[in-house]
Parts: sequence; C-alpha cells; structure tokens
Amino acid sequence: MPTWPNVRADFPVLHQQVNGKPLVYLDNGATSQKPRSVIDALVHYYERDNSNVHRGLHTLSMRATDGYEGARTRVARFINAADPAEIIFTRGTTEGINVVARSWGHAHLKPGDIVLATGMEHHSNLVPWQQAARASGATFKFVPVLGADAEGGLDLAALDQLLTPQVKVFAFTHISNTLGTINPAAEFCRRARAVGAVTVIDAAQSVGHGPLDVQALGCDFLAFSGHKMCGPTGIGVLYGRRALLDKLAPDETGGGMVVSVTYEAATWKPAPERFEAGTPNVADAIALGAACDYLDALGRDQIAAHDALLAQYAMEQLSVLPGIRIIGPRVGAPRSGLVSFAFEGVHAHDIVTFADEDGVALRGGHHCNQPLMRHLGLTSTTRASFYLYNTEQEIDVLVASMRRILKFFGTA
Ligand code: C6P
Repeated sequence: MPTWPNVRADFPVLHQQVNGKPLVYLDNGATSQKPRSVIDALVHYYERDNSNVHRGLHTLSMRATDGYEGARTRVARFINAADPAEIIFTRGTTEGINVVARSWGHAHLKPGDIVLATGMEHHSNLVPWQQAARASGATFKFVPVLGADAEGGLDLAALDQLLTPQVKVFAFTHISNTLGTINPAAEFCRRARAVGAVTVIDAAQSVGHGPLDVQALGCDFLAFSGHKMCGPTGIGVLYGRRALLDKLAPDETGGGMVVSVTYEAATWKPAPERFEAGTPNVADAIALGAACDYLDALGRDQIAAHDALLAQYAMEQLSVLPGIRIIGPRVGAPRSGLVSFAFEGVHAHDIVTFADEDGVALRGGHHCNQPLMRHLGLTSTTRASFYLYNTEQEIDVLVASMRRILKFFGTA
C-alpha cells in the first residue's frame, strides 16, 4: 500500500546519479516513471501467466484472459465508465484519437460539416482531425488561444460563435501539455451537446493527475496513454460511449474481432473486441491496472493538490529569473503540474543540455504543438513537468541550474 511519505522509495529509477548529480526527473509530461508494483505486475505476468487471450482453454490462457479483462474492468472503474465494454485498449492516446477520427469520422462526416478543435491541441488531436475533415470534405476549424496578455486560456467568446449545429465533432485537450491550462471539459461537453456535436477529449495529461469521471464530464470519447500515469509504454485507452461504439465500423480488421467469416465477408463482434483486432498487449494492460491501483491508493485528489502546489512553487521561483517568459496561466491562476518557459536569446535545447549536466531532466522543443508555438511567437520552450514523486527541493535544483545557465550565456 503506497503512502505519501514513502512515495519516492516506490520508484527505483529515481535513485540514481546522472552526470554525477542526483537525478531530478522533471519530464513527466513526456512520460512518468513506474512504481515497483507496476514493474512487478509485468514480471509476474511474464514469469507465471504469459499466454494468448480469448483463444485457449488451458490454464495459462485463462489466467491471461482473466488478467486482461480484469484490467479492463479496473480501468473502467478508474474513469467511472458505466460498462467495461466501453474501454478499448490501444497503444496510447495517439492511436485512440486516430481510431475515432477514422471510424467515427468516416461514418459521420460529410461536406458542409465542421470539425472543431482548439488552438492548443497536441498534434495527436489535431492532425487526425485535419485528415478526417479532408477525407470527408468537412471544414476544419479551431477555437483560438487568447493572446499574450491573457496567455493560456481559450477564447470562450469565439467558442460560442463557432459552436453551431454544423459542428459534428468537438475535439479538445483536457490539459495542455505546453501551457498547463486546464480546460473546463464538462462545460465544453455540455455546450457541444447542445448543438448535437460529439465530443472527443484528449486526456493524456490529465487522467493520471487527478480524479476523472467520464460520466460526470459527459463526453462521448476520451483517450489516454498508460505511460504518462505510472503505467507502461505501448498501452492506452480509448473510452467510447457504448451506444456510439456499437454503431461504429472497426478501423482495423483481423483475428479476434469477428463473429463469423466466409471467403466473401465477415461480421463483427460488439465493442470492445470489435476494435481490438489481433493479439492484444496483455502484459501492459495488466500493468496499467496495477498503475490504477497505485494512483487510487495514493489518492487522486491528493495527487492533483501536490501537482498544483509544485506548479505554483515553480512559478514563484522561476518568475524572478531575469528575462524569463513563462507561458500559460499567470502566477496564482489554476494550472496543471507543468511550467513552460523561454529565455530571450537562449535556445531551449541548450537549456535542456545544460540542465542535464546538473542531473535535471527537462524537455525542450515545440512539444508537438507547432501551431501553438507560432501563435505565441516562439519556436520552442523549455518545460518542467511534475508528478507525485517530485519535491520543492527538486524545483530549487532546477532554479539553481537555470541561474547557472543564464550566467554562462551572460544574461544574468
Ligand atoms: N505528449 C509530451 O512531452 P502518446 O504519444 O500517444 O502517448 O501521447 C500523445 C499526446 C497526446 N496529447 C497530449 C496532450 C500529449 O501531451 C501527448 C504526448 C508528450 O508532451 C510527447 S510529445
């Protein structure tokens, strides 16, 4: 049973030196570290239960099937889905959104329709919709991000104007991976529903960082990745409302998802099998279930509160650095556990390389947000992203590292 005072002890990877300094891992927006219980779940599966699922009647196959389907039920509980059949295992957020954009988009979009996204979408929730619009003859539009005087939020007045009955789908991120903005997802779903639009939430940056209830949000589809929430890479989830999933044609076909096949044709199983052709990623699904156990045992409200405290502390400490431009919500405004910033005249890649010398892992670049970067007049930012095992002391190390960099570049 994990407890807050011992949380760092649960993550083996944190206890190492990098370049002769204690590792300060602040790249959780890219991927989180894994607790021992998740690593153990993987090892246990491969050492004792490894088998294919849904196909065999022998003991190991039944154990693997129970583990895999148990993980589906566990994930359903994690996001309060009404039915485990609404949980489709994918490779990650990107695949989940692509499945909806292709399956749902192909079936429902036509010329004259509008596909709506926002100006802060990760490429994974932007490009698939551009493609779906192009393929169907629909028009792609986006809700702009407010300008430099109110960075971080979406232009809600523009949203009111854009949400017309022509909008068939509204795809938006719950939390921006670059700005740290937390979007009012339940309100967006309510407004979209009022014009008959289907909603697709990119929950990559939110699901592991606080409570999430798909029924309370009222969304139609929601996608996330296991690796950003203490789970393994290569596994993710597409949640879809049962009534919608059962009407969708599969995006991929093959073994495991068919009821009956002749040389001429095939019929499909219902969701979720319909969307899981081929041998699934059994081990990682089971380990994702273990990650859900871990996060729930720590308390998801507490994780959100911890993230928020670290983000505000980082904002206060970083904002006094000379020449810094912090992107996203202002000091004191709600923001998720990440801070993106830029220094005039110093490239983000140089900052990340220097910080690595101090043992600090950051991310620098456009964060798969090229249109947003252009909108902000930047080519890249440096991003520090926090998680449940990070501390204020680590933020002090980050700030000291930034001071060293500024001195080197002669800007402080
Ligand atoms: N963002 C980051 O460093 P995948 O790669 O499929 O697991 O997740 C894609 C994705 C989708 N939406 C959002 C909001 C995301 O942040 C990400 C992944 C990483 O910010 C890698 S670019």
